[in-house]
Amino acid sequence: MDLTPKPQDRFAFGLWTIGWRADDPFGAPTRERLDPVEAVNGLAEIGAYGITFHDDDLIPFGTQAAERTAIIERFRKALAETGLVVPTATTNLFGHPVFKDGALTAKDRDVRRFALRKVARNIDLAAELGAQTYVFWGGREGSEAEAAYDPTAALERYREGLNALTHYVKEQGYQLRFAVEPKPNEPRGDILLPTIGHALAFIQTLDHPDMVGVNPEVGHEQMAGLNAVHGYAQALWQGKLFHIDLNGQHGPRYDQDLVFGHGDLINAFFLVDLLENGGYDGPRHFDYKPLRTEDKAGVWDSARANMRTYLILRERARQFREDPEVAEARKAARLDQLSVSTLDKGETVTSVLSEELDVDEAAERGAANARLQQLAVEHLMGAR
Ligand SMILES: [Mn+2]
Repeated sequence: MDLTPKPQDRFAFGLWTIGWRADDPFGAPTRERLDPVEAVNGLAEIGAYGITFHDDDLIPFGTQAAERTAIIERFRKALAETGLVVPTATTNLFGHPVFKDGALTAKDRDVRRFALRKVARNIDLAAELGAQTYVFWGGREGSEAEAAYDPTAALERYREGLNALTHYVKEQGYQLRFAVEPKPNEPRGDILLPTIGHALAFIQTLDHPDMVGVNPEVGHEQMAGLNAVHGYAQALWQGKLFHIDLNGQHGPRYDQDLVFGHGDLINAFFLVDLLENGGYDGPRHFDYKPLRTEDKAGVWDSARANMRTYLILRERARQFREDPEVAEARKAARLDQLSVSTLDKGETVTSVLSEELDVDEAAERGAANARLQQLAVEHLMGAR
């Protein structure tokens, strides 16, 4: 099995992932800041094709214009030297205390106008660097105090903000698409657009719904107790899976951001199977946090681990699909029938009114699901 990541695998990492200094609510950072140029060089070396960033990851909040230009030039030079690309960028609308009660949906109107400026400025940079997708994660768009909140008005402001920014992208002639990233909670007690389903429904209310899709994260769906594969599948089916975040999570608890596959491995297997066979053609983007216990070498080990897990699961999923016993078991489980339309062409509900089914006989038919699931688990474990 070739486990060497190649640029055509389209593996990408956020600068904030390998660059995370490992400060958490209970403890100080355990690592030094990672120079963005070192991040670019390191990612190119381990076989990634892309790097993504929040504005503040690259250019610290409050940096003056001349220094900003110098930072961007240095970063651009590293990209040119390594061939690494920037497929995606996003805005930090959560770190600075000014956003403590929201950004695009802050009750303080001045903050909302500031947030629009901050996004627009980084959209300019993203377009300049050739990004195709711009992500919106509204980590602070939410509340803890119901009495001091109005979710309906907040949704209206979210819609207004995203509409204004799609208009901006069109005015500027950029080729960017937006991707909304759902998350149920953390850092806010409750965040707006908590799941893929909420985001998909919201997007349909926008001025340019065609320009906006989702950027789901495995762990965020699992924090909400949901099946990430089903959420990604629905987004893909609706033509809305513009971008993805891959990582690991153990069920509903704090956002663990583990290495991909280091959480629910069975779900990770089926997610890779979906992405590889379901028509997703975007970057395989990892949004994880190297464990706080790790030193610099451990950070890079964990970055490689994400890609190795993906490549192993891709290979296992291929073998699963090519196994003749699996093909037979899929047929026995009537998976092929699910792809056949319920009514023939030209038929309507009246066509079935006169039909009869021996319900006792049909109810007795086993679904043969258990055997097929075990075949998948055995392929996943490398036992077949
Ligand atoms: Mn997360």
